[in-house]
Amino acid sequence: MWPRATPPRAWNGTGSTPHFSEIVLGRCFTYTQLLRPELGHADCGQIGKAFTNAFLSKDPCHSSEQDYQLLLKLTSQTIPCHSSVFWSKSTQLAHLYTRVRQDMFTLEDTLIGYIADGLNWCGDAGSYEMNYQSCPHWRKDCINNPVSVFWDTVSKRFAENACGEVQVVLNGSVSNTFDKNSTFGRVEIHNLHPGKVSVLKAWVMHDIGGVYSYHTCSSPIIDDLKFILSKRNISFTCEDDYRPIKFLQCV
Ligand code: 2NF
Repeated sequence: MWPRATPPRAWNGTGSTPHFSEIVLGRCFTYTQLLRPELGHADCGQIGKAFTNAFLSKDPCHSSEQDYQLLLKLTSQTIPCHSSVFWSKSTQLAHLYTRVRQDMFTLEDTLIGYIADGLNWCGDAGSYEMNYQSCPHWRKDCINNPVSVFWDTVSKRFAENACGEVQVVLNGSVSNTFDKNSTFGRVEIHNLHPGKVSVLKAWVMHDIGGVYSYHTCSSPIIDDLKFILSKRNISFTCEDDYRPIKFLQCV
């Protein structure tokens, strides 16, 4: 191996996850062979290559949606109507819900989301290798980093493909229950197709035993969400502490 000309730049974010490629490959096989064998035809070797090719040897502050197009194509998946579940500030609870309701899907219950969840990755324009030392932090370095662009791109596709009645699990125990700058508020709601999605059902969940809830369905912050959807001709309903999810907080 030739010595590299310049060391990779030091960024403020965590470096790539050790054994990134092996984890991607392993998760792809786990998903397609064990969890959802109906997707057994997916080519995990190609998916792994398309994933790393999306960001290797590239400036990690100039990642683009285009970089991920082949990966998106290789991981296309049909989610049945009425089964998409979005979430914001409620990752654990939303995933507990879809673990119990196997017919419902968060993005992380789809192949691409399952493969990438919790991982970190970036490369460097001057190298063929991943940068395991550091990666751009989305707030401190640059927003167009490989991880942020990836989640925006796959979240957009997930929303575009949603149909029928869709759900969102929101956290009523934080100040930004609905956050216009979150992926849900910035990307997903704007990419739901009116006509394809009939209604968005929001479940505003509150911590058990919490003495103070920041927001409920009657809060003005929820009206912001309702207003955006009404402008887009998508119906909206909201329920506080939806029981099928509420009871999961006790387990
Ligand atoms: O890591 C994921 N699995 C992930 C990341 C971003 C977006 C999943 N998503 C999709 C899911 F499908 C949900 O429907 O978007 C929805 C959730 O994203 P959100 O931004 O509305 O929810 P938060 O709880 O605010 O954030 C989720 C995670 O993403 C990080 C944030 O720190 C948290 O760990 N995050 C949010 N925006 C960015 C960004 N621009 C970000 N990380 C990097 N760059």
